[in-house]
Amino acid sequence: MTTELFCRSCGSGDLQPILSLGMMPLTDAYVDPGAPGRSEPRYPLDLALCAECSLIQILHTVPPEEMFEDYQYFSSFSDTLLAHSCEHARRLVATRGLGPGSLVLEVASNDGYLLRYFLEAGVPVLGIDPAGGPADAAEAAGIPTLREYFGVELAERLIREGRRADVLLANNVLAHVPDLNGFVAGIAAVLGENGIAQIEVPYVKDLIENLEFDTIYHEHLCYFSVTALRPLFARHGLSLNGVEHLEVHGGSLRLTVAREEDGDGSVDAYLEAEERAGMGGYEYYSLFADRVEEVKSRLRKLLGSLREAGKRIAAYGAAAKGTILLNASGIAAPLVEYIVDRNPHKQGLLLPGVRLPIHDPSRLVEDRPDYVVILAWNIADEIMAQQGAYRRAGGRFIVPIPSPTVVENGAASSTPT
Ligand code: DWN
Repeated sequence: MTTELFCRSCGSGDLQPILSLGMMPLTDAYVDPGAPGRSEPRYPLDLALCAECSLIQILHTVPPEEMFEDYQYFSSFSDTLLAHSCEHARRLVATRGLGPGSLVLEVASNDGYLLRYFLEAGVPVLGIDPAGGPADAAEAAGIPTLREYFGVELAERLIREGRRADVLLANNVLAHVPDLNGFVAGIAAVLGENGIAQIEVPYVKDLIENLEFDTIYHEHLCYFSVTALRPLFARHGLSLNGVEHLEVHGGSLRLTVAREEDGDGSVDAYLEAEERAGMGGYEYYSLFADRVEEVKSRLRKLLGSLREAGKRIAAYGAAAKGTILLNASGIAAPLVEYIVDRNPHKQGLLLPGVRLPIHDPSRLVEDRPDYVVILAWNIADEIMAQQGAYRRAGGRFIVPIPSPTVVENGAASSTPT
């Protein structure tokens, strides 16, 4: 692990601490109960603001190979995300006139959740993802995948091979790369003559205003605002031409960048809104830590009061955010007994840190705990729709973020204080 003394984007030394979540485990370090003695390491998880370029970032870097070699996140488990991806692909094929002579390149292509839709439209694709499990799944779906980390070197090799992108996609990866400038320089290099890149990143304004502190983890090195993104792209000859807000992953931005400036006015609108909110200054973030403590305390009190009333509590979604929420809030067994998750690669393992067992979701109907905390709150609707049998059997859900809320009959009820 390395401690960052300088901004990951602009290199300034003026990093102002915003929040410390303490020593947290890596969110993908699921524990095999059959491998005794293997403890999951913990690292400091501290968030800071660069006073120079406004980039929000964590101050410690864990080597990517420690996090992504045995990576168990498969994007295709979410129907919501698949629908979002299908619409995105169709829109690009139409608006960019993609066809058999085009090339769509995706960095962090995971299990082919997005490239599959270009392939179906007859557009040649190439995935790039170092995570073996998801890459295996992508190749099985007919998506050629380079199992490498993207950067300037790989970009230059692709150019030598005559492979420039008409569209480059990079969803939920920009925040993950230690060499942020090298990554963006690689995008600038590999784009074709009239190529564009569309990049999705979680939006730091949603994180702060909706108290999504559990989306802060060691995989996510940076937390982006448009104010911080524009100079990052400009530094490498790219123009931020468009910004679109998306609901996925608790609130994200879809960025459109290209070598040529071709703004649609959305960037200026975001810059003005962020200026009005004061997102370039420390004041905007100064109360975040206190508000996070309040959410953690309210969740502990809610679960504690239910437990004292003799209720049993489980959780849904062995998500990265779930590891942070439970470990940072000091919530473990017996307050919460176990977690269920649809991903078979996670079943039978233990969630890092709190070491709660992960079972198949069918356990909820078999075991019928009184309450289920939805750790993957970003897809709470999808999960609750699926778990109708559990709800009809009297089970109730708790959505923890932005404020711990008991959901009854599909509508959130006030939570006991
Ligand atoms: O940046 C990242 C974000 C975008 O996704 C990755 N580094 C890690 C990941 O974060 P996460 O693990 O918090 O993502 P999710 O999508 O909130 O995790 C959902 C979990 O829930 C997965 O383990 C799959 C599972 N799931 C389920 O059990 N039943 C998902 C669905 C849709 C379901 O129906």
